[in-house]
Amino acid sequence: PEVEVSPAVARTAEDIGSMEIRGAATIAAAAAEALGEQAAGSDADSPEAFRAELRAAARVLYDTRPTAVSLPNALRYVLRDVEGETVERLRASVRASVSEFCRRLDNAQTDLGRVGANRLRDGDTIMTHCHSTDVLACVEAAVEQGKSLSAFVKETRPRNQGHITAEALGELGVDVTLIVDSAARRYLNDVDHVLVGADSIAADGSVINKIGTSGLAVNARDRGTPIVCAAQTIKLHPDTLTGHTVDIEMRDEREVVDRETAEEIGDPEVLNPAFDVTPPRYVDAIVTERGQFPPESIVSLMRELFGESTTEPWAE
Ligand code: RUB
Repeated sequence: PEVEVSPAVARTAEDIGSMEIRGAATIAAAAAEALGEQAAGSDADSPEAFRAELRAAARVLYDTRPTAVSLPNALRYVLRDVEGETVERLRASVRASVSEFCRRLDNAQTDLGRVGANRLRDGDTIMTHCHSTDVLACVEAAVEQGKSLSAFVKETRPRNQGHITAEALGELGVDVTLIVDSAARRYLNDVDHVLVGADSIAADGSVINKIGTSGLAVNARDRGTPIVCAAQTIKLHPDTLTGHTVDIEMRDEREVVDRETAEEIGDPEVLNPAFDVTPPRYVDAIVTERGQFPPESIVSLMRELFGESTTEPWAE
């Protein structure tokens, strides 16, 4: 029989699917917390039933969006060490695991920010794409070091996550200029660093991030502007160690064009990929909480952290 998941899990899954909750790190934290709520609210009458509920909850959360590996990595982390002979012990174990996960996630972002900030000098101008809390951590640390920064913020069609970035950078005291995505190349001459986040990093050092990142990186390389990816190690995709590729999410065409406009223009086919892959040769550095890596060497960190294989916590 189907195992019911708690309303809290269903709500979180819906919010991730609709992008009410979005961005790889935020999704990971929300998924971990949802597992905690599943455990807290469970009235399972046996440890087996409790574990089955957790697996079902993990599955529902996993199925929301395919590209950010921080989501399965979070589920894996929380469920890996859950132990106990009774439901009460299991519940406490999940609670401890969730808070440890969230604590590590916060610390990783702070540590990463300090590493990324070392690259930025007083008076520098950055260019951003989408909205990445890992990128913002670098900027925040630089500002705390007393550096004054300016930013060209790409609006990031179709969802305009650049607006979130513009607001956040403004609050940090950064001098913000918002541009349309296609104006990026024009302003790259005035930029010292392109700073982007990641939804996943593959074993070959490819960066999977918001659609448009790869074009920005190619343009930045052409202009000689360094491109830096800020990504906690939770963004490292373990399956890519064994040759798997990262699934690129395709989203609703209505994010690109509303029905009425589509009809006015002859109802063309619309494609709306949410992410793209930037090959390692266009990336100067990947900044993590474990230090800065050339993309080609990220595989050794992945082996250290994950070993060669992993098992999925939601498998029966
Ligand atoms: C968000 C996006 C962000 C990464 C990193 O895409 O591409 O750059 O998720 O974010 P979406 P963070 O808006 O489709 O979720 O550094 O906060 O993890």
